[in-house]
Amino acid sequence: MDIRHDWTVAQVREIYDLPLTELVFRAQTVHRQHHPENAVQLCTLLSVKTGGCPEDCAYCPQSARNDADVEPEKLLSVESVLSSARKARESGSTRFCMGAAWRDAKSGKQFDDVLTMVRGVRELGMEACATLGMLNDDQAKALADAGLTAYNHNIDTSREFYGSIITTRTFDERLQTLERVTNAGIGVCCGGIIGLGESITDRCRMIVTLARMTPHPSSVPVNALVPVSGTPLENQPRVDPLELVRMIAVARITMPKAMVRLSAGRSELSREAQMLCFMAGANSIFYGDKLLTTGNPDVEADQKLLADLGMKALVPHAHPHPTAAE
Ligand code: SAM
Ligand code: DTB
Ligand code: SF4
Repeated sequence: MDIRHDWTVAQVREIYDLPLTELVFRAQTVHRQHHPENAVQLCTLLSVKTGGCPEDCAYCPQSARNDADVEPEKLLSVESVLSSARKARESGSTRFCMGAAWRDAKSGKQFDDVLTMVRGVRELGMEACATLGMLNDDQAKALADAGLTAYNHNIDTSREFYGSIITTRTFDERLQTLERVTNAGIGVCCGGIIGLGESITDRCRMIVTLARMTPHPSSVPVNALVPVSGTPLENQPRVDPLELVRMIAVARITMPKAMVRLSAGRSELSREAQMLCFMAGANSIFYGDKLLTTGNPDVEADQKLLADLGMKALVPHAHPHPTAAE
């Protein structure tokens, strides 16, 4: 099937609602046309600047407006970040993602440090991804010059539901940063969260926004809400894993070349549910005991899972270059 950028909500909904075996079969068929089978990229996440964020994202333990048990910290030193990156590489990770709880990327010393971190990660032979909040054009350009592989900036949900989750920034501001990232020649890593209380239509609308981007994002993280005590969404019920499978399948079918990342919420999934996610086209996971502030499966458990499934870790550059995702 050709790569399309004209998806409608009705078309995506029709796919989302297919009988699950049919949906997963179609997704796996698309997957095999565009990706090596049985391979998964291992990405390590590190919170380089934790907590105290001025934004009010209802799901997020790092928002200063929420009451989660997260101690705000300063930006980590370049040395400690690169030492974590080295350990991640030794354990088999090929991508290192650095997250900062900022509304927008800072100028001056802190931003220069982040650029040094990006260069250092690239020198280790790993892909480098960062998520630092909103960027201006100069910052996007500087990150591109430092060799950043991709910038993570999620749209999280539909435009219509966005205001129920975040009030301190708009959906359009999100899109604007993504455009700056694309213009700077950096890969776009953009996805969202399910389980926020959104409807299925909201999920389909989110997919349509992503699948209408030109080019499609080079990677699409699909997060299941991790309800954290002290956040407004602490009592949200956990997502049914089968809904995560549907979401991954729809992302795979609509964005055939993207790396679809099974992201937050994996600790709560059985090995069988994770297997279904891989069948549905997920080909990337966060690897390492921690996401930003919440838990992730142990490295040993993941190594055993991949071995038992007969899956191999994707080696760097064995998949399409992020800027050549079309
Ligand atoms: N501050 C930056 C930003 O918002 O773009 C970067 C860090 S932010 C923590 C990155 C993403 O993590 C969010 O866009 C959201 O999709 C995801 N996230 C945060 N808290 C989560 C939670 N409790 N459960 C699932 N995903 C979460
Ligand atoms: C993404 O979509 N998920 C990651 C990454 N991008 C930065 C973050 C998940 C965070 C889960 C909550 C936490 O650990 O704080
Ligand atoms: Fe801040 Fe990002 Fe958390 Fe929102 S998701 S509160 S912007 S760290």
